[in-house]
Amino acid sequence: MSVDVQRRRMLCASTGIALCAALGAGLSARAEEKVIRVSARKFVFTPSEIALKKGEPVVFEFTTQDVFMGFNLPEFKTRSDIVPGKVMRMPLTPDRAGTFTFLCDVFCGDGHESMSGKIVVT
Ligand SMILES: [Cu+2]
Repeated sequence: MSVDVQRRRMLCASTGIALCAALGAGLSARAEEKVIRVSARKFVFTPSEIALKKGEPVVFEFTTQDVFMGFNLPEFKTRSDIVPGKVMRMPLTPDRAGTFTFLCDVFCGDGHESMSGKIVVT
């Protein structure tokens, strides 16, 4: 290996470290946030089954290109609107294990009643 290549590698490594240090605190908060992306369309949530860990905080991000909908998780007394063209965020830290049904709670057309899914907390 030539000295030049070695020097370049050293430079890359030190630049990377400097960048990490500079952006430090702000980035690490974000990096720890576990995001669950859920898209909604008539009359399906994708994914329709979501696995979570008890006590582990997550943030749901809901999107739709369709019509106004809702995400309701009654057993955890939480819900979010799902608005076309927007990213709607909803934090959740499941405090117990089990299988829980979520459903659309905004009438979005024939088939709305069957629009649901499962959260499995272990
Ligand atoms: Cu609906």
